[in-house]
Amino acid sequence: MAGATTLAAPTVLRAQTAWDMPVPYTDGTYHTQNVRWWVEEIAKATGGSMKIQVHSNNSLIRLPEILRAVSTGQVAAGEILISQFGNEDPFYELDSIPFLAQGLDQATKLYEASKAALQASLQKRGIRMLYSVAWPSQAFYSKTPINSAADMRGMKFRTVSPITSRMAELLGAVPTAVQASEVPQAFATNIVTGMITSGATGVQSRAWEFASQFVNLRASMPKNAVLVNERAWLRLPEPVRQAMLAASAQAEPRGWKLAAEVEIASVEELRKNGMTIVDPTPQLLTEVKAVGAKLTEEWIGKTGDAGKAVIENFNSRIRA
Ligand code: PCA
Repeated sequence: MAGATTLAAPTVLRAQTAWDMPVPYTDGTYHTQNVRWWVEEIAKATGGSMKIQVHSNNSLIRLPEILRAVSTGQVAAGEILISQFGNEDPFYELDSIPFLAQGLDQATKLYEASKAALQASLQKRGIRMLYSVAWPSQAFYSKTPINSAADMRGMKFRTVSPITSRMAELLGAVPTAVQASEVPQAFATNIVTGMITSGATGVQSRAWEFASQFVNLRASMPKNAVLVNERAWLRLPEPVRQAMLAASAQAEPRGWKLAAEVEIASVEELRKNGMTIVDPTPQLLTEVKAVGAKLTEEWIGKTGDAGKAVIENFNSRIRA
């Protein structure tokens, strides 16, 4: 009968899913570009049935609220700077301890050593981590030369996470939390006169317009993570989940490769625009390393045996 053909029609329609995804950084940032690449791959692999709309530069939800938004399901996906949330769980701040892991190779090993603990902690909040990508090495920027911690005394210093705030404090500076999107404004109004961040974020914020000094400390490589709400994840058709896992397995190494490339290119860009690029003086290096060692000890104190196991795992990897 006539009704039978009508009933058959819906089976040829594809199920559509549309997600919103807040990400903290600008469209020019390779993290955001890599997320957009990932979204495209997923769209292609699912014949357009999985649509993720990226909202960049803190436009939909600001970074400090993104973890909770993904956890509660307010949004199904989001990207975070993991160490922003160090107060929620010390495992989130490990990658931002200065001089614990230096350079790409050690940062990769720290990630491998801490990944299971990170995933387990996020799982407890109903969150699945799909992939994680490092920032280029962290440097100090300032209006005036920083040859030692004495030059930072009382300096209003923009930091990115609780652990870098603690570092600034131990160096005698006055830590001030400022989102990357607001860095130029904070310098222009002298709310800060120094900061810690990578060459990547320095270029995105046109650091040469407000700071003259770039101290190439190579202190750490903090990571971003791409997260999904677990309940939203479980509602997806299995082929879509498979497509997302496959895209994530590519986006992660792709992002780390970009981090290495951007680390070199961004310092060149800062130099070209007139910034003074210097290596840290032996004195500054000694002082920041001492702070890093203290922060590592404090971190082990907070995390106990679980933290100690991660550090031992990391140490055995860098010795290998
Ligand atoms: N850029 C981000 C996090 C670390 C980095 O290099 C920022 O400064 O906010």
